[in-house]
Amino acid sequence: MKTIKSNVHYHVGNEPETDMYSEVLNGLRSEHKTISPKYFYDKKGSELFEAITMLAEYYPTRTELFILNKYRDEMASAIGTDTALVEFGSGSSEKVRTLLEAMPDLKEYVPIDISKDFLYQSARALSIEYPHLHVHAVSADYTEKFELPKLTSSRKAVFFPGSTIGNFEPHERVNFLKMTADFLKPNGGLLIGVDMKKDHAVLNAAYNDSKGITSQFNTNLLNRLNRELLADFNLEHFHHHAFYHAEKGRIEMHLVSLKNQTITIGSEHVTFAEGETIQTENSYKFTIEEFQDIARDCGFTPKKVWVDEKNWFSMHYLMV
Ligand code: AVJ
Repeated sequence: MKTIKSNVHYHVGNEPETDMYSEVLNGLRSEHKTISPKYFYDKKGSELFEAITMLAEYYPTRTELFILNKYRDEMASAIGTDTALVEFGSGSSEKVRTLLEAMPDLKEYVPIDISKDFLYQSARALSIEYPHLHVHAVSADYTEKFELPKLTSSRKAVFFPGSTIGNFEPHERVNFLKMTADFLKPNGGLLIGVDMKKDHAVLNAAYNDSKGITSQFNTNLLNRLNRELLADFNLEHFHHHAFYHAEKGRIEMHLVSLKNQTITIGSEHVTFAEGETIQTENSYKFTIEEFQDIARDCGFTPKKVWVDEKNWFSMHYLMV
């Protein structure tokens, strides 16, 4: 009986440094109340985000997949051979399968995600589907320094889809891209999804869908705080508010307090004035040139860019 040799390996790249309770309280205690968008993704939040990706108004996911499918051969040849493909925030590893179909000679895929159980489950499934691929699942927060397992490929390419780069604040974005450029030296590449500036009505509709799923996604954050931080938010007293801030070039998502109220969180209290908001997410949008200039300033050389026919979304390939 042939023994099956495992082609999936599991590693811990780093341990999340911050604690949710102190991070959330500090954010709610700042002059302009904020909560990090990473806390959207509890089980319900992840399910709601999956539903968002299928909404008619929410164009980014389907547009990025269209571009990936249409240009995957060009992307694969740009990435090249003898390269380990590293994915930041790999999740279900659904999107990367489009690329893998165009990269039959790829030897190593390194999915990195902070949700260890889901990462390991997705990595195992992919390793069964692609028995000739070495899958190194790395549980880590990729925005912090992390350890990689020993790889045999001579270079690395990072796959960073979804326009998650748009969630970073400008200084965070620069730090992240500079860290990624160092990570990719020498001679590595970055294939990154970037949502583009466009008609404000299209942007506003994508974050204020007619079914109210994005509103549920935003307010679900308060459910998570109630459950995990022993808070007593009443969701009836907070309202989803999302709008495109043209001057800053970003969609802002807020939860607006509909009255003067005091919330208990664990052993602490936070007061809200009527109309005061918690800023829960920024999604920055870029022109091709804006993003290429940012990338150059962080040590990258733009090589290729692929867009859809409406110029709504872009995939950039950059090298160090
Ligand atoms: C997954 C962060 C790219 O910013 O468009 C979707 C999250 N927020 N609808 C985005 C999101 C509201 C999405 N990212």
